[in-house]
Amino acid sequence: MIVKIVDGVIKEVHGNSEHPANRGILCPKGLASIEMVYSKDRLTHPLRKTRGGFERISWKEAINFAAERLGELREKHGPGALIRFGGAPVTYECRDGFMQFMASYGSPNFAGAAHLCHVPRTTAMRSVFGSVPEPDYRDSKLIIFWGANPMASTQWGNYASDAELGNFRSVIREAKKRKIKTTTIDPVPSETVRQSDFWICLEPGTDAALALSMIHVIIKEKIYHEEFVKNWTIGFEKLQDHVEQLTPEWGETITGVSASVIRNVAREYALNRPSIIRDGNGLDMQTNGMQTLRAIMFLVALTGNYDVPGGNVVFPWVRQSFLPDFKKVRFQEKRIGQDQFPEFPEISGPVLLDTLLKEEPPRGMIVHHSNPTLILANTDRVRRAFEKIKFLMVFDLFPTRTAQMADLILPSTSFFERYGYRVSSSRQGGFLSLSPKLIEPIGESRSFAEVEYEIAKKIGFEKDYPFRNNEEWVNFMLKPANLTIEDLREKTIVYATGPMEYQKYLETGFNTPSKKVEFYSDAYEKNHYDPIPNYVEPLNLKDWNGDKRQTFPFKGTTRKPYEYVHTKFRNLESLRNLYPAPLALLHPEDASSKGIKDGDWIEVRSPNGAVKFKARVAADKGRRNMVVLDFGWGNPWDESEGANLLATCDVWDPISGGTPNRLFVCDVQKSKKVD
Ligand SMILES: Nc1nc2c(c(=O)[nH]1)N[C@H]1C(S)=C(S)[C@@H](COP(=O)(O)OP(=O)(O)OC[C@H]3O[C@@H](n4cnc5c(=O)[nH]c(N)nc54)[C@H](O)[C@@H]3O)O[C@H]1N2
Ligand SMILES: Nc1nc2c(c(=O)[nH]1)N[C@H]1C(S)=C(S)[C@@H](COP(=O)(O)OP(=O)(O)OC[C@H]3O[C@@H](n4cnc5c(=O)[nH]c(N)nc54)[C@H](O)[C@@H]3O)O[C@H]1N2
Ligand SMILES: [Mo]
Repeated sequence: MIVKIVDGVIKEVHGNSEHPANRGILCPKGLASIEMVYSKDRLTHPLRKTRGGFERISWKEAINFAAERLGELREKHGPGALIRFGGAPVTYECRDGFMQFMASYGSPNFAGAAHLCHVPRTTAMRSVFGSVPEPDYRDSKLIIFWGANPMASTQWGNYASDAELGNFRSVIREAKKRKIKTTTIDPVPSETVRQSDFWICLEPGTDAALALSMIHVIIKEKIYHEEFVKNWTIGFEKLQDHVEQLTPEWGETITGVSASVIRNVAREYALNRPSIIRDGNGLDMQTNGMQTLRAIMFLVALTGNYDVPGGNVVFPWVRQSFLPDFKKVRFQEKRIGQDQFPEFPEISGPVLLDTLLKEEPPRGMIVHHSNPTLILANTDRVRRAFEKIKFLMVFDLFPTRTAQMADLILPSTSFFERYGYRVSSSRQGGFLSLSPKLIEPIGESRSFAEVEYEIAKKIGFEKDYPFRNNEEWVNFMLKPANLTIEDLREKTIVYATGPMEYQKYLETGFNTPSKKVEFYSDAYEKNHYDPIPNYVEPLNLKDWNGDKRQTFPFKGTTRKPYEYVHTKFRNLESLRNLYPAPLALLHPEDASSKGIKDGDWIEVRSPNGAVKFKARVAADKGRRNMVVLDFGWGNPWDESEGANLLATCDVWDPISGGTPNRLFVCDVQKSKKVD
């Protein structure tokens, strides 16, 4: 961003034409950042819970209070009593905050959005390739967006992956210019669907069946990459046997996509090499998500699209320090739920809630950069669980729904009020940009680095700390790249790796137990997971018949609107003007059979409760008996409870613990609510 500051106050922000991420154009959220910084809702000083509400306290009191309560918790109940809950790692402050503290404390209990975000996908990819391949758009001859909606969400990210092409809009533009066909696999008429040449509109949660029947076609028709399969994979014969019966006709009965379309997309993907699959977050919040992803990655491997120009590749990545900074921390205790989810690196929602609801042993929690009471499935259960927390500390910019439950609320600086940095990967190399401190903190807000260090010091952990404040944290993280804040200060971006190199496996092999791509996983077998992926019906649809199906005839899913990010920004006027109400997308025929018109308020009810949304009758046809709700409402300043009130946490992916926040049974009805 280019930021204009007059007398220490931000007056203007606009895009930086030199930066590949925006090429001079900011999205509405970027433009609203001035409103965010100066919002009247900002937390400006620490708050401690009292009987009837909150009282203002000084930082000194806040640090003492936190240190005392956290110290006591550890003494009485051991280090594992503390849980850190982090949100989407949209900034590195978020990724790193209170990590060192947890290690000093001795707790391995990291929880957060990981089981709902990209971690099920990346964990599955690692089990197949030992790496996380991403799309390399430039030379690709065909692009498939699978459960992804980059037009609304990830316009830039590691996924844009080409600093010369710029952000995602240029990727699509370029593809159209080169007459590259794009296909989107999505049950919902998303923004990306509208930009694509083909739309495969499948039943939600059935992607594994689609992938497996595509594998069937590719193997049967011998259009796989024989040399790559022979030299670099294990388990091919087993996979071949496994998919023998999984024909496109079988796939059709499950996915609702016709067998001829399945044959076509399999052939097109295998024959138009190099081709790309851009996986997305629509695949995470499913009860069979990790196996689905493995099956999709098998398509990449079978067709030899791994780490070749225009395929799914492993980009160069800027080296950074690793937090916590103990050479190999060995925690004394196991992570909560580690035995149940040995392949997953964090505590997932359902285990977390069960643990909290048990009350014994008592737990403390640090929520950092997250809004757990709105983002986890089954809001009522989440709140009941959070009420049991002995000491809840929330570090945020705003008094969110979660902060309302805290014993201690701490005000955070925004990104204009502190140093931060961002690493991006691209074909041209891994590069960094600095986010410099531009203005003084609003009120008494502080950066995580100082706050965590001060609490740590008070408890007696300061000797462990590689940083004491925000600048030292950035410099510490950048050390392995041989860079400091000063090296980045005057520059838009700084490359810190060489350009992309392809087919690195020719020299190094694959970072899997067999050193090859694993179509068959011994590690999975050992943990009693299917060693080759199967399609498993969404677990929450298993008992969806008889009375239950009559009462709840609709499938509900959720989407991320372009104008907001998760639960953020609905208190900012410019964004609220652009997007004033929580919307529920309905198929035109479903709307008319329910007597619902565009703009009517409707009530959406699931076995867990009911939420009010405003109907948007979708012009594009999607699947019947489906309602698509905006995710992210429910903060104190919103007029709607969030969609996760309807979602279930009674079932989950057996490997990741991911809950089906994107698929629940429900019904819709016209509601009395009016504007
Ligand atoms: N039904 C449904 N549920 C979902 C999803 C879905 O699509 N549908 N998506 C899932 C996904 S992918 C994710 S990643 C999660 C998102 O889960 P979260 O990351 O928990 O959601 P956010 O609303 O982004 O919460 C971030 C919080 O950080 C605060 N914040 C912003 N900047 C700062 C800062 O600089 N410092 C600090 N300390 N705080 C800051 C914001 O005010 C906000 O309250 O939700 C998941 N849940
Ligand atoms: N504006 C905005 N941008 C964001 C965010 C935001 O909240 N707002 N969140 C950020 C975060 S943390 C994340 S993780 C990324 C996510 O970015 P992406 O990975 O691109 O995922 P989404 O945008 O959530 O889009 C997922 C798509 O999957 C579809 N889908 C749902 N269920 C299924 C299914 O069963 N099968 C298939 N094939 N598709 C399905 C949904 O309808 C949706 O269109 O976006 C990031 N960027
Ligand atoms: Mo996410």
